[in-house]
Amino acid sequence: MKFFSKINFDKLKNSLSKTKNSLVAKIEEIIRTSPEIDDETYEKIEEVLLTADVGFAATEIILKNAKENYKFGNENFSEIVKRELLNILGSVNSNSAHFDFANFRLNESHRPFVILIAGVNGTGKTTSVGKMAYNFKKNGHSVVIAAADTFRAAANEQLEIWAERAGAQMIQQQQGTDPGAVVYEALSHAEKNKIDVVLVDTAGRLHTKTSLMLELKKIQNVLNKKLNRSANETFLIIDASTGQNAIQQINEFSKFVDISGIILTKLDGTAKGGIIFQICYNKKIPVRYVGVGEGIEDLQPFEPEIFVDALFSN
Ligand SMILES: Nc1nc2c(ncn2[C@@H]2O[C@H](COP(=O)(O)OP(=O)(O)OP(=O)(O)O)[C@@H](O)[C@H]2O)c(=O)[nH]1
Ligand SMILES: [Mg+2]
Repeated sequence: MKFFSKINFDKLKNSLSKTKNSLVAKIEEIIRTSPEIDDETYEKIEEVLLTADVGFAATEIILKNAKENYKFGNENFSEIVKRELLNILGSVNSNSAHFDFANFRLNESHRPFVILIAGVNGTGKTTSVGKMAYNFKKNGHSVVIAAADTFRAAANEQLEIWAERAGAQMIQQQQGTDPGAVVYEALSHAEKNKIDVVLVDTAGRLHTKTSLMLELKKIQNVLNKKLNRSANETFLIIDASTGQNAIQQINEFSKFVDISGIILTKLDGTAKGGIIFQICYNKKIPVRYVGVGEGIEDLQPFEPEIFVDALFSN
């Protein structure tokens, strides 16, 4: 089940064009110009994978399996690499509960369905909240957005614009208020008015700043206490152009909140999308959505097979 099922393949493909150039196109070029697939070919491919932030562990396993498989068949080597890349993404993402906005049915015992959003500064949290609100609304669900970024000046105004675009309600308090109080008010409002979905936007915070991370944990505690259960989802928003630092962000945020999935934003415009392989292979946290642009329609559910097809498609 996905929150929304429609993937705009062309949009995805276009947004991945730089990553394709830095990763798949280079591998294909190496294969095309190698008289035979030998150690030199593997070394060149290894270099491309490492440079594209696929990470050591995933690179090793991709090459090991590709070598094994190549021995047995006369399959096109590029197809073998493609399949190994897909295996890396599929291994962690196959079992994860996806959500289809279109087919999303609220379990009454889980009303409201709550999604907590976290991440470092500027990764695309507010934008992703706006995009999700839009998708839920479009499919007939009532949505309340909790403006729990009470830290940044103009955070409320920015979120208000998104709420209006999406046609969602928003609960806000003054700048400087305890973000937990906003979450509490939003959940009370949602319970009283039988709202389907609550999206909690939080302030950007540096993963290395313990005081800010403890504040996030506190938000989660307030939420858990009020709901008498945990949020249905806690999404960490990672900017794809971050590269290697994404792994540190995941490590640190995981110490303070229960991350259920990742939204990888800004895939458009970066050549560093290869980080998705390292995230999936090393962290075993499913990528749930990808951001492919700044517009309200530019959040897509992440489907490993479609993603890899888009990377390899001409
Ligand atoms: N190209 C592109 N830009 C994006 C995407 N998602 C977000 N952005 C842009 O990234 C910038 C920051 O987005 P915000 O949503 O404000 O990020 P934030 O995480 O809420 O930021 P803070 O609250 O300040 O931590 C904005 O200019 C967005 O338009 C995406 O998928 N693609
Ligand atoms: Mg924000």
